[in-house]
Order: sequence, then C-alpha cells, then structure tokens
Amino acid sequence: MSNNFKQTVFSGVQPTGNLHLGNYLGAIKNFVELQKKMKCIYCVVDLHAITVFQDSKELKKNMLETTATFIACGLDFKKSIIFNQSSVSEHSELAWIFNCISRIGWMNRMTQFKEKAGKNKENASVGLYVYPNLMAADILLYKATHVPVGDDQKQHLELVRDIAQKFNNDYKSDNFFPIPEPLIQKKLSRVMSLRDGKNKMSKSDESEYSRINLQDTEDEIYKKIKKAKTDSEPIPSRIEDLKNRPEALNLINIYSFITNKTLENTLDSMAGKDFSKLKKELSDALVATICPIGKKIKELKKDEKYLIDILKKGSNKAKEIAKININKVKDIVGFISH
Ligand code: AQP
Repeated sequence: MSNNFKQTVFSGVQPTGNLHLGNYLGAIKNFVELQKKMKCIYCVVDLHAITVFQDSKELKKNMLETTATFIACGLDFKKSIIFNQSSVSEHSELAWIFNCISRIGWMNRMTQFKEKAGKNKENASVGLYVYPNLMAADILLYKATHVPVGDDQKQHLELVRDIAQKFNNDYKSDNFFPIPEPLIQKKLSRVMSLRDGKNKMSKSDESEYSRINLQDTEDEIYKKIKKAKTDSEPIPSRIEDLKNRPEALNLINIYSFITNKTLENTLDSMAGKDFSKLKKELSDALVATICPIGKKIKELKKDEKYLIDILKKGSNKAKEIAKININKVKDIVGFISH
C-alpha cells in the first residue's frame, strides 16, 4: 500500500539526557545512512519527553544537546529536516484524532508502558499511556513510509500501522495514510546494558556504568568497558554457545558491529581467549568511533544560537508539510477548517 507514496523517512529521539551507544548504533547511525537516499525528517521529540516529568531548564539544555548530537553524528540540516516537535502544533492535533481511532485494548498491550510505569501504574501520566498514539501522529503527519528505530520500538510501530489502517478503513479513505515500514538494524537491533545483558542500554538506568554515553571521555570508556559484566567462561567458538550468556553476547555483538565484522569472524579470532583481550579491542574501537562525536557535540553546544536556528528553519519546513496534511485529515474527519 505504501508503494504509491513518496518514500519519506521519519524518526524521533527524546531529549531526556545524554544520548548513548544504544541510541547511536540502534538508530542515529541509520538516520545518517538514510539521508543519502531518501527524504528524511528527524525530530527532537520534546512532547514525548514530558510524559515523564522534566525540569524545564534541563529540558531546554537537553533539546540543544540532542540537536548537537544529530549534527555531530553526521545529520545534515540542509538535506534533512531537523526540528523540535512542540513547535509544530499539528503533531498534537493529529494525536488527539488518533486518540479517538486507537483502542484501549491496543494500548493495554504496550509493553513499554508496563515497563516504564512499573508497579505504580495508577500514578503514571495519561500521556505516557497514550504515547504510541502521539508517535503515530509524528510519523503519519508527514505520510512517512519508513521509520528507522531500535528494536525496542517495534511494538509501537506495529500500532502505528494499525492506526493508519483503521483511519483509512473507518473514513473509507483507502490509501490516505501509508502503512509505514519499520527499519530496524538486523545486525545489532538492541544494545544491552553493560551491567545486565537482559535489559537494554538506556538513558534512565541509574548506573552510569550501564551505558557508554556519546560524550564520555577516553578514560570513562576504558573504565566502563573494563567494569562491564561478563562471566568466568572464555569466549566460545560457536554462536549457539552464547545463548545463555547475555552479557558476553552483548559485548561480542557491539564489538562485531563497531569493527564491521561478522559474529562468526569475531568468534573465529577470539575463541578460547578470556574477555580482557576483547575488552581492550572493544575499548579502542569505541574510543575511535565515539570520542570524535563527543568532541563535536561539546563544540556545537557552545553555540546555542546556531542550534536554535537549525531547529527554527527545520520547524518552518516541517510546518509546511504538516499544515497541508492536517487540513486534509480535518476534511476527511468532517471538521470545518477556516
Ligand atoms: N539500547 C538500545 N539499543 C538500540 N536502540 C536503542 N534506542 C534506544 N535505546 C536503544 C533507539 O534510540 C532511538 C531514540 O530513543 P529515545 O530517546 O526516543 O527513547 P528510548 O527508546 O526510550 O531511549 P532510552 O535511552 O531507553 O531512554 P529512556 O531511558 O528514557 O527510556 C529509538 O529509535 C530507540 O529505539
């Protein structure tokens, strides 16, 4: 169904703190590749961020930092649209319409809400509960056909597809919204915590040692990898033998991805060795990849005006598309626009 649409990429990142290796390898690296071949729209999703309380000064700082990170990782604001979500009010308008399309049963199946709300579900914000409907609005407002995300967002993307389909069916406007395709890295779809290989690397993990931040110094990277949890077994020669060793698998996966090797190649060269050799090589590779990005982020952060200007220009471009599409949606729904 999406074949009739102009190929458009949309994705967002929350300005909720230091971006980390998981955000980079799982999502942003792919954003950079895609801008070489498709029209891309990348958004700093501040409306999503406030589903969990954010200090207003911190939020502003994080907005600029995320924008700086986009640029430092290689996004080109002349080629792609880079903007902040709250400055294009059509996101919220479409999200409301989708709140009325989406079903409570669908929301109740979302595992990320259950994880983030934890035991105290009654006290979670309503925004956190309907977060996936806003995500659907972000993507469909631009009739995006492709969405690069980490594996953790797969379920939300399926919901976006259901919402698009239901809107098209309910309003008998077949083919109005595309049914967007998730673009999930096959080789490394989920970077796991360095402290617990069963949980994803995440900004909100209390332990700094669970993640490599893109602004970490050389020393911090060496220290964190040295302390990364492994087990007492040596590196095996077969992938199957990593099945019940999540921390070992995570380090080997990151190493293979970042050095452009297959998992088999890594195991061939490392089998029988203990983790200290892999950790040393992994740290070297991470320092070579991450430190130049971190340095660039720190430089860019000094020029707030430049970063705000990028967001402003991007928002104006995004608004042009958003206005046209929201007016069509309003017409389909039966609203009278003035
Ligand atoms: N560990 C990860 N591995 C692969 N991809 C990941 N992403 C996040 N963590 C990993 C992908 O990064 C993009 C931006 O994520 P986000 O900031 O919008 O939200 P998130 O998924 O909630 O990220 P965090 O770091 O885990 O934040 P908190 O701690 O606040 O929940 C998305 O495409 C995501 O898939």
